Amino acid sequence: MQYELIIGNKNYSSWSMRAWLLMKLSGLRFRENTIDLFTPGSREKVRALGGQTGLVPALKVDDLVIWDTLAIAEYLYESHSIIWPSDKNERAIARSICCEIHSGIMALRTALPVNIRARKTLDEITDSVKEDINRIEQIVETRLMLSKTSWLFGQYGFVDIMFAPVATRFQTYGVRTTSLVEKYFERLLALPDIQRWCEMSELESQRIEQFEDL
Ligand SMILES: N[C@@H](CCC(=O)N[C@@H](CS)C(=O)NCC(=O)O)C(=O)O
Repeated sequence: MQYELIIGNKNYSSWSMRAWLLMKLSGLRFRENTIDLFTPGSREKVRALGGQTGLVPALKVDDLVIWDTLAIAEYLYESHSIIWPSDKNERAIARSICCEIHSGIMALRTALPVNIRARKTLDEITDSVKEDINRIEQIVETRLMLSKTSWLFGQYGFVDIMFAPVATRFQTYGVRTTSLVEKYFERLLALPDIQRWCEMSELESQRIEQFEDL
């Protein structure tokens, strides 16, 4: 089978990062097709490739196109069980966390857009952003205590991948957090695949001004 992952700018696209890390976790060989986001016609380009929303990521498997990160994770899970925890109940909790991150932490996502290579200081952290940060800390701390390993569900999987762009946001904006969460984010950012993604972000020359002028 031929796999092609349609992604956006590595420096700015959190969902592209997650899908790329999922492909790496699955160990599949794949071709990358990068679209410059927020440029005229970028959504049309994604749609022309089969990504029905015009957003990235989308995964092409021969003639099949899967759009949306959660759907990509579930597709890969059918042949790569490493993506979710092996226990059914743990898997349900892991899925709940991923769905919560997928549809939530909106204040944090808006105020602290992904910009991997930047280093910025925030003038103020609003109450709603603080609430999102507290929730992230609560999830990570609870899971680390229960899993008693370096990762949220025993071995590194999709739930940890979900937090990779959260970790880069904390790094970009110098967000202070608890020592347990800080060490967990350090472990994530030290993973070779995540380091590789961040290195490639540094090499990109495109600037998306709306994520720079904060
Ligand atoms: N629910 C989608 C979200 C995809 C998404 O928002 N992608 C952003 C990049 S991180 C995008 O394509 N933005 C370009 C645009 O809005 O034109 C998923 O999980 O894959």
